[in-house]
Amino acid sequence: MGDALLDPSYDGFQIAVAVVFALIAVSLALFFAFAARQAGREMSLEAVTEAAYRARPLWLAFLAIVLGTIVCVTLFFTPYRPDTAAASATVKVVGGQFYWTMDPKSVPAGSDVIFEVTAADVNHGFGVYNPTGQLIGNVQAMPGYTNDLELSLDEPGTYLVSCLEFCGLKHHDMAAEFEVTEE
Ligand SMILES: [Cu+2]
Repeated sequence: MGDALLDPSYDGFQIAVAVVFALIAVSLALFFAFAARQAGREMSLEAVTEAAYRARPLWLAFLAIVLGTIVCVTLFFTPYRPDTAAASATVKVVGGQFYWTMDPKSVPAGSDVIFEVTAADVNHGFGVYNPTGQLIGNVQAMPGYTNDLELSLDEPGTYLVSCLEFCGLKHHDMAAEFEVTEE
């Protein structure tokens, strides 16, 4: 459930975003309504200062609770820690000036793929586009380090891999194809 909630393609994610947006919008509207009412009131500087100092620890406590809760809830679903045990295929990817090597170069449709991405020379950006041209995944390719990118590839076809970090004069040429075959 937690994982699904953080998946942007899941309806619940869109609903969660809408609810958070609505809460923030209503809070802002109430704040401005309150401020507009206060604007007409005469108040001494001392009274304003005193009120502000009284509100400050409450505001701190409010922020600590809200932000602390958000951190506690989301920390365990960090997207760049894919579940490698659940993957049905692993593809080793190396980016270099100016090429991609991928092994294997194709997987059957319906695969849960872990791309193990590294670089041979400088930093590159491993970007994957589905057959309709939408960017579906992107991770840094770094020398001496392997980043795991998890993608569920359900749609058969030719996927485009393109470098998304400027890496030299022929960066624009740094593209390759990856096949997802019919099940
Ligand atoms: Cu590159």
